[in-house]
Amino acid sequence: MAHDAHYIGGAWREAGGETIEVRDPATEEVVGRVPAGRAQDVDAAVRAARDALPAWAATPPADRAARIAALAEVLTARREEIAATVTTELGAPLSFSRAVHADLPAAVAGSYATLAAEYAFEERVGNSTVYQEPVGVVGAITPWNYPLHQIVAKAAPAFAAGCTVVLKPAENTPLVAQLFADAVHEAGLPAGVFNLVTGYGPEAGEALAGHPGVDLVSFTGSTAVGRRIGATAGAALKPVALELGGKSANVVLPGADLAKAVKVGVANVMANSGQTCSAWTRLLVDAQHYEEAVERAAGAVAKYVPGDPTDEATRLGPLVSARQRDRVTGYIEQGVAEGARLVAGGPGAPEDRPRGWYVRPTVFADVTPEMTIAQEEIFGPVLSIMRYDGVEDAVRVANATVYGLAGAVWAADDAEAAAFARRMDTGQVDINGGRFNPLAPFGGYKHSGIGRELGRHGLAEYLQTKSLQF
Ligand code: TXE
Repeated sequence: MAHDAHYIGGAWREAGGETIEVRDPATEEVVGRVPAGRAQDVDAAVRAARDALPAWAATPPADRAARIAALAEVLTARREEIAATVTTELGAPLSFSRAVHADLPAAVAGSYATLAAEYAFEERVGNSTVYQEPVGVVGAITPWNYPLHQIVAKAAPAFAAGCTVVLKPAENTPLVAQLFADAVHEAGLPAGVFNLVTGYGPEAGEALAGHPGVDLVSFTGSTAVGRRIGATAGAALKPVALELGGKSANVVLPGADLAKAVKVGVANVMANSGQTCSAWTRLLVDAQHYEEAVERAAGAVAKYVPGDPTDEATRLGPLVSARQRDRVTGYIEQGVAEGARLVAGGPGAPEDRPRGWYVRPTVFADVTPEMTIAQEEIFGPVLSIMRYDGVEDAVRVANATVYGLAGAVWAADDAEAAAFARRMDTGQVDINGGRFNPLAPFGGYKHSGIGRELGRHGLAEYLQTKSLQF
């Protein structure tokens, strides 16, 4: 059930005025309405966050940790509700919604309960005592692709640091943000520590990013909006954390387990319908193994049949919106026009999916670094396969984009793969299929962003340092 209200100062405040229709991407039907917040709503939320800041900043870390642990418990208890909500507003398959959209944020919240209790907020360095103090009021602007995770990855470390938060979630997925506000309430965080204003980016988002009462802006979303927010914050001499797009390389070195590398690589690109900033959207293979990789990728993609996300067997749902569907379709058409070889999928909707914002899972071979589909973030279930000629060329191709968020390397042994990964201009690399670690710092090199999320590095973003000499 959607609230026709913003969550400000510990209570749902009736909003009135314009609303945003939330649609189910699989059926295109309206499934909820939330307020389209304006500057005055943002202002009220920032005031509530400022009022709550002194007491929360002064709360002993162990007590903050207890509240975050309670929040993690509420999120865990509400797993089914979270999964169903994300499936309804994002279109992610239910099994994925449970395992990732619900369980991951609960785990991240749990990790910050532990970190808040253990972190060295104060330490003696020579004749100085160095304090880590909260930055203040955080303005968090989040996207729709991992709607709850993106919120928790900002709010939980901010709470742990002693900061208070005003959140403006994506307009496509505000329902799970409202559910999060209910969870914060149930967990007993003091009034004003967390505040939620739903709304559109150019109105509520801009108002939050430029608000003089906000001390730090943390944004995840497109590079274009990130650049704008960074410029606004720079002019106000305000710190920012930006988590932006990616065009990550999945590099298969000769001697690697090719079958596994391709299978895991395809699964990585298809997950969440390709709407993942860290997705390994470029598969790099040497000439000798190239055609085998292309064949294997086409075979692997055939297992991702677009379907009803509420069906337990579905592995590939629709895209979040008609706009994203059109964007992704445009990139697929451009790939064909620029001469890439289509080996699976292609433009147009899947035949049996006349309703919903579906695209066909697509694989391109013979993609070269200058092609648009090798450079720009597509944000759909589209894989570009590229050939390299020797290890030096593989490094060159892997690094030949403006992005640097994630990546993968496969080799005969971990040491060889790790040596290659050290030469990649990117923030996070999985070695021979290494598993996701919620404590490992996540963030970008180059245009993929500024700052890190998750673990102790993510907590440090919300702290500023003071030293006293005596
Ligand atoms: O992003 P936007 P969109 C990339 C991906 C995708 C593209 C466009 O390539 O295809 O961006 O997606 C708020 N001031 N990523 O248009 O607009 C907006 O309301 C302040 C990568 O959905 O950046 C939402 O809350 N805020 C990515 C948030 O910004 C503004 C995740 C993100 O929306 C604003 C999503 C403004 N002027 C998209 N304009 C990732 N890094 O994971 C918009 N917003």
